[in-house]
Amino acid sequence: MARNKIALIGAGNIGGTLAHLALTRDLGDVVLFDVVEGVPQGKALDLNQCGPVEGKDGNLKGTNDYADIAGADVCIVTAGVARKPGMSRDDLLGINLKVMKAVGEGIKAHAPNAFVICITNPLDAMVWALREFSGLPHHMVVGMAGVLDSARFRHFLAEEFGVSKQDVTAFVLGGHGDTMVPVIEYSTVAGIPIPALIKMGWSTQERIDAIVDRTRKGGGEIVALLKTGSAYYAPATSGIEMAEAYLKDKKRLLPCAAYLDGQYGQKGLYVGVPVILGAGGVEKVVEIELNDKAKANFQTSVDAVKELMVACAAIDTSL
Ligand code: TXD
Repeated sequence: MARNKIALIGAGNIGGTLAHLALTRDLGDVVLFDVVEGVPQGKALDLNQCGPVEGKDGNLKGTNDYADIAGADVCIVTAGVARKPGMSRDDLLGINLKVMKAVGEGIKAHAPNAFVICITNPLDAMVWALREFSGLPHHMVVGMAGVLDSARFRHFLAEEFGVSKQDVTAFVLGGHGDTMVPVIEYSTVAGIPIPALIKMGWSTQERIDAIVDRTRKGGGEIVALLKTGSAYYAPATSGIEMAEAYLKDKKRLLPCAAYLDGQYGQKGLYVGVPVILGAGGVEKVVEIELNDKAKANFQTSVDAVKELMVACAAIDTSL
């Protein structure tokens, strides 16, 4: 059986980490694409030299030519500019929208059958734009944010409760920004929902509220510490989790930025919701019941995403 082919568009911090994870998890051969000459080639050569030590046979190729992504099974897009301190995700809009145009056209021409995972910020608007420019079916284009946001939430909750991170599940809905909606009723330790844990005296509502707030601002906290870029280890791990769900037809139920066509009362936009990811791409959008507070917060988040889409429409990408 031929190996899977994974195209990584953008060979920066997340792109390089994705390539390393794809190699060590035996996901297939990797093509690292970037507009900067030398960087994807250098990272690919460096990573190829991990193979003998790790016992991994996946081949990596660095390139500046879209023709090399031909026939990719999965494309993971991180191309663009990352946030700097003091820069909001929305400041990135103008620059990264034009990048999505170039990337979307490259995928359309060379890998139209791929499952595409967008990571570039501002996420919910960029995944929508990438889908528009690539023309791929909506169920084959998703955005990565919810897996990362819920991983951050799970990490903070595990610390708070003093339990294994493995036993904490968490649900985060909505756009990838400060309006994201961590849902505590659907977040558990081994099946015990957080409100029950509060009643058991494991934490207090105030402490959980502070964790929810820290999760919402989780990206900014790391940007402020790094000073020269944004988080990349956990974002790459989260992106690879989604790629693996597709390649291995795992039917994972993961929060992803997915296209809504009436689900959750929303139409014509991408936003974070639980979906089933398998060989068919987004096989199902899972509609969970939300209480009034979560519903209102979700709507606020959707409105923020719509604002970004309006801002996108006002940008002339032909320039
Ligand atoms: O949860 C999430 N979705 C995110 C998103 C979590 C963390 C970071 N997130 C966003 O991912 C971040 O705001 C950025 O928009 C992307 C990529 O982050 P990364 O840390 O990898 O940024 P780098 O290191 O700057 O890498 C970006 C690369 C860099 O090598 C550029 O030369 C390249 O993108 N680039 C391009 N590649 C291909 N084609 C074009 N046009 C292009 N323009 C720049």
